[in-house]
Amino acid sequence: MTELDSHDHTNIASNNDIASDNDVDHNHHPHLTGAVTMPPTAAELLDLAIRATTAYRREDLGARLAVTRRRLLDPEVRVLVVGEFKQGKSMLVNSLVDAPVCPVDDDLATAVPTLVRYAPEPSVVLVGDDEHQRRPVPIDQLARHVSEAGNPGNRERLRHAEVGVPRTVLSGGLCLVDTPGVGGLDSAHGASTMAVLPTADAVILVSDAAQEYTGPELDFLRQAMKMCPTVLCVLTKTDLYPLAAASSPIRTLLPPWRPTA
Ligand SMILES: Nc1nc2c(ncn2[C@@H]2O[C@H](COP(=O)(O)OP(=O)(O)OP(=O)(O)O)[C@@H](O)[C@H]2O)c(=O)[nH]1
Ligand SMILES: [Mg+2]
Repeated sequence: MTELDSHDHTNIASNNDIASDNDVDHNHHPHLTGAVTMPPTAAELLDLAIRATTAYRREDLGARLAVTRRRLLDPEVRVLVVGEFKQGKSMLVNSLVDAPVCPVDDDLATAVPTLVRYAPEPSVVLVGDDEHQRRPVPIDQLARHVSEAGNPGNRERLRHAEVGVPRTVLSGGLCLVDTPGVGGLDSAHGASTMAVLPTADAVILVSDAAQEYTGPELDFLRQAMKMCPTVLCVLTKTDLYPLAAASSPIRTLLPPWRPTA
């Protein structure tokens, strides 16, 4: 996945390079003046790469490139909110949109991913195993379907819930995804969270200040940084543990920060 993402960025960078190369060509080869060749778009370069994966029998890479292509063309900015159990993921989403959308409670664990995006009126749609199974429900029934208490082990076999809220912060295409807590990378929820990482534009790892980052959290961060262009860490419950917020091992994962000129 590292390679995929770095290729993705390289493609965009090469796109710019190609654009400037064309300028250079025109300057150095006057006979080409007038034959304006548009540089390929990033999507066209991805199409070419996808065809190459078929030619070279690397369908596995083709599937990953197809996900990247979808992400590139989708105007929505999808931000996954992930973390271990009870770290405050749902509360963070609610705070960001300033609405009590996702169920928050010590006893109400999130069981189904919940996509929160803009809508002129509040709305909830439950999406089944098959993406075409879409069932609108009243917004006050959301908790019953997405929480462990109302839908234990996701026995309703929902793929996710889609919540629409009239909030300006979402109106530009931001989509926040509240996810079930992961009990380590190798748990069922951990595996499904890892599987959707390549579809995200950004990931927020939520961890409370009660303890230092755990081994699984650090493992997750390392993986996420390879698979997703933007990874953020949010420390919650600093009102309860203010001193813990001052020190964090996260900086050891990151390249040294340098001020820009
Ligand atoms: N004091 C304090 N409590 C918080 C904070 N964030 C979350 N909580 C509490 O922590 C508990 C769990 O919060 P949730 O938002 O449901 O946590 P979650 O990560 O979504 O939990 P799961 O979906 O079960 O994994 C709730 O009782 C919240 O009120 C915070 O910043 N400070
Ligand atoms: Mg939750």
